[in-house]
Amino acid sequence: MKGASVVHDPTGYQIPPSQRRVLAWTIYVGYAALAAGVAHGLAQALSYAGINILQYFPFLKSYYQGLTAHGVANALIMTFAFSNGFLPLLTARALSRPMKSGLVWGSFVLLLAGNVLTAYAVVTNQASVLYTSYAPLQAHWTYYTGLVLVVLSTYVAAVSMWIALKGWRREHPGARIPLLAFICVVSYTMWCLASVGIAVSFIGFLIPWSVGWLEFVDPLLNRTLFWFTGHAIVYAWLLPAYISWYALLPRQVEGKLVSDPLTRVVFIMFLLLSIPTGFHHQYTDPGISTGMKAMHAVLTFGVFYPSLATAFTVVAGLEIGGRNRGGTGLLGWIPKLPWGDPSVVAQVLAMFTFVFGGITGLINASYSINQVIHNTAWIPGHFHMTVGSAVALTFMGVAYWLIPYLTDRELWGRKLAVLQGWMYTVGVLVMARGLISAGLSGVPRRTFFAEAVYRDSIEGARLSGVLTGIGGTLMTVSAVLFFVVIGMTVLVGRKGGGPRDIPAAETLTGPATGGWELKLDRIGWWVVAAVVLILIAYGPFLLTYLPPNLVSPGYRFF
Ligand code: HAS
Ligand code: CU
Repeated sequence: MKGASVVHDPTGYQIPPSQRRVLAWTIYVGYAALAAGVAHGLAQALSYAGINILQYFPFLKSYYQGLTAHGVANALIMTFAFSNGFLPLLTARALSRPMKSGLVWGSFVLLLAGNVLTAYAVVTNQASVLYTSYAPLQAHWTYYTGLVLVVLSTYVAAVSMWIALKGWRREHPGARIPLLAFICVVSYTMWCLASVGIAVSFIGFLIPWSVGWLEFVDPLLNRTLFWFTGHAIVYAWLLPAYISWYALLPRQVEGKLVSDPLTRVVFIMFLLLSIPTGFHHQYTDPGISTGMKAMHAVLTFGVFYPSLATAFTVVAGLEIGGRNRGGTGLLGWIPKLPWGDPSVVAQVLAMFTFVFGGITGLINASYSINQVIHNTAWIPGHFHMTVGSAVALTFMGVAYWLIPYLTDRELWGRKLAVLQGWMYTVGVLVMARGLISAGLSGVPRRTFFAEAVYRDSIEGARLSGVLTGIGGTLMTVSAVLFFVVIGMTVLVGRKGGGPRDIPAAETLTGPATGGWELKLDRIGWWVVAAVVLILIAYGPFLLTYLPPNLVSPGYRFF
């Protein structure tokens, strides 16, 4: 039986004010990281243009220290801080029940403590290992331990959601899990499974090695463990943005989420396929068989599919909105979208940018073409159109209703916020154009290009560098606008002017109450299936490779 249904409980449950405050502060921690991260981002972009501003950064000893700060703050801290605040809030709203306060606090305290430890190591130049933390580059133990605490904070957030779901299921035996809660829980469950690789690497090897209990380490094994987590982590960043595109944004544009079952299938596919694909980051690594790499290449094309399905579905949600607002004809619904709403503008532009992020991802994943672009400036071109916009710009767009909602203050500077979304998009597209063409002409990534003696001998590097610098500057100015808007909202936004409720969308095709679809809600069984796939994808490598080849001492070059 199918019928129109709401994604959320229509009573409009409100999370207790004390928990709201903690969730808001969890997100502010992410903003603090974002502010530090974008400052270093400007230095990176200008470096490609031949401009060196590194000397103006206090505490900065080397290019690699700045690049580590940029990646760790933006990719690792900002993303999880936002999700730790966002997902439990949505789950509570969808299930109409509070989270356990101890867990909300626990997650916040772990995140903060982790941040302080990691920031200490990076700021004091004891952890210039870049966010991939590749051994044998060695960091101070506080760096690894801080990141372990950040991961623990995500586990606590996940546990709070699982407990809420369990309680809800006890009270609603046989009922379908509300979609919004389902996609939040599945997203963080996927992440918990994915993080096993980095947990084993950091706790089992890198921390003991950094404090001297272990003299040597195995670089290949630690890279492999990193990428076990490291590919899936990109979907852990992305899925909270997808949750907004699927379940919230349609409401903001007066549209509807198209299909409840399709949405569940998409998130389950991410649970199944996000992890057994990590070798696509290691196509050029020795010591892993070609057959295993080929298997991960095929599975990567598999995990491309749910994003493709998402593209059609979320655009259909927008189209319904545009038509409800009077749009007609093939594309006439697009101008009818609420382009004056900064939250919508940022998110729709983030989607648009992600089309190019997706296309470049496919090129990366192609085993042979990867040889052309691996370790070149192309890669940051790709990931600024994914994590740097699909995720970061969506999180900014969400902030334009979320921060007013959490603080009950009216958004300050709406027009400025609309401008911010556009400026960021133009900036990221120009910068990515620069980085991508630079990569194709052979400009390496992770290199202080401003000081590279061969800079002028690479054809086209000058123009692509200028584009990268201009785009990066626009992104930075736009990020400053974002902080001004959010800061002013929190400080002087009109009290009592925040939205009353989160914008949860209705679905066109609701959940079935019988038949095969019920099996979608058996999350535990999907986890088992995901583990089986992981064993198939990583088992043969581990069986033939182990025990660890502990050969390398630690190095600190910068
Ligand atoms: Fe990636 C490297 C392959 C997605 C992030 N990726 C990276 C790195 C990062 C990253 C950070 O196979 C660098 C790691 C490092 O430091 O070394 N990536 C893929 C593939 C996808 C993909 C196949 N990546 C992401 C996402 C990321 C991310 C998402 C962050 C959030 N990536 C790779 C590979 C490498 C790699 C290799 C290694 C390269 C190397 O050699 O080092 C796919 O999941 C992409 C699927 C996406 C789509 C797009 C769907 C579009 C949608 C929007 C619809 C909206 C519309 C607009 C149409 C299929 C959903 C409507 C607009 C209106 C106006 C109406
Ligand atoms: Cu990947």
